[in-house]
Amino acid sequence: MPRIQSTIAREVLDSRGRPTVEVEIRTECGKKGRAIAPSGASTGKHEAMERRDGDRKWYGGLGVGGAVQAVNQILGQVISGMNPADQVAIDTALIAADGTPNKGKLGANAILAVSMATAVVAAETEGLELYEHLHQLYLKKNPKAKIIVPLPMVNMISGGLHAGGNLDFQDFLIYPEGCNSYREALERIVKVYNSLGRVLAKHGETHALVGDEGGYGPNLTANETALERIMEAILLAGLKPEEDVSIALDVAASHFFDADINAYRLREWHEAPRHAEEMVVFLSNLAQKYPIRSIEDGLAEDDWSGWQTLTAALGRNLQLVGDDLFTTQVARIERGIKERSANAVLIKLNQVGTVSETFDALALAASHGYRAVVSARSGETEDTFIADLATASGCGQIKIGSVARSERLAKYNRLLRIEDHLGGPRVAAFQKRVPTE
Ligand code: 2PG
Ligand code: MG
Repeated sequence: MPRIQSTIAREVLDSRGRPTVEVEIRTECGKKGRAIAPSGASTGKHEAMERRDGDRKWYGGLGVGGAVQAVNQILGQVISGMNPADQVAIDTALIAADGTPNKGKLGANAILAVSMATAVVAAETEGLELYEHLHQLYLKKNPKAKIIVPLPMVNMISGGLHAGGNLDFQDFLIYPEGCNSYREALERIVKVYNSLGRVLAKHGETHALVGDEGGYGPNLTANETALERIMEAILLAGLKPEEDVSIALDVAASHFFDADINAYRLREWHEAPRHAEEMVVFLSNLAQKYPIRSIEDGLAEDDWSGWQTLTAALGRNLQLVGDDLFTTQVARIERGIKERSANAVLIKLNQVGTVSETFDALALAASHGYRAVVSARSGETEDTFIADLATASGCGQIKIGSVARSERLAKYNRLLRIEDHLGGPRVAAFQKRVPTE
């Protein structure tokens, strides 16, 4: 395998117009691989650290010049001459060069972009599609993994930190259920998205504005109203709730948790905060009334005892996904498994900072029967790596955002190409329903 010859980084922009790190790696044989780090808004406290310059004269302090320099002056040299197919050796070297537990010295954004670009150039050099190369890498950690085009859970209505404070819950999403192919699933999603636009207009709720991930950002006074509107949209699209389309929530509860009083503050409760047990009842009532299959971050990132209560109460019938709770980190997922907190893990590359550690998180989840959902960030780019990652891991689910805004569509379209490459809808393995184990 030809060795890595050069690595360069540059500052580019993400979907919120904020700087992020792009890395290009070349091998001796002239092959090139490029990757761009994404960036979150509702970030978990335990995530690997994204490095920003803080110089207010450049992009209001959000510049990533330091991270770019870390690649150009340090990380590029560290991996020069290495075999790009040996992802674990590369990632181990990157982690050692930084030397801190949260990758804060050189920056997780710098490290991740190098790690991803390595996988891209290795695939190029081997003449493989990225998902094929990633699958080979992942088989070493999870020999039972299969290549599966994931079922998308798709944002319809945005709230929380993604949509100007209209609703407390962050994402109201749908799953297309029982489709025979990803292609068919995507068409169904667009149908519901378009009817939702009409439903919101009918109720006089501003629907033209979209949140960071392309979901509608209407001004509603209660979270449940968003669910009512989605139900109406499903019916208007001529589809059956539950059978054809089910619902998922990303509550992102860390962002309305008041640690001082150990309680949750939803605006619709009019200044009367509620404890974890009451939040569980609130969520359980919603799940009984609507065809909800999955709830992400139903409680806050460090409310471990609350998560145990939530999982005991709802874990048998619902997928309970830990995002801020786990931050894609093996140690936190291990704790969740031990304490029976959550039953699924959200997987975000930049929460942990390397491809290999992301695979560790996926493999750990799989070996304990925890489901996994590969996820984009609210700050994304044209980079489509996660579409390949989700397919390669066979985890069966992906969360990209809505079917508007090209940083989202780039990934949805990449999945269409992957399905074709796998032999088209008739032969490709597509996850038809929310996986149950
Ligand atoms: C989440 C993500 C994506 P962010 O909370 O799951 O929706 O948001 O990237 O802002 O953390
Ligand atoms: Mg989340």
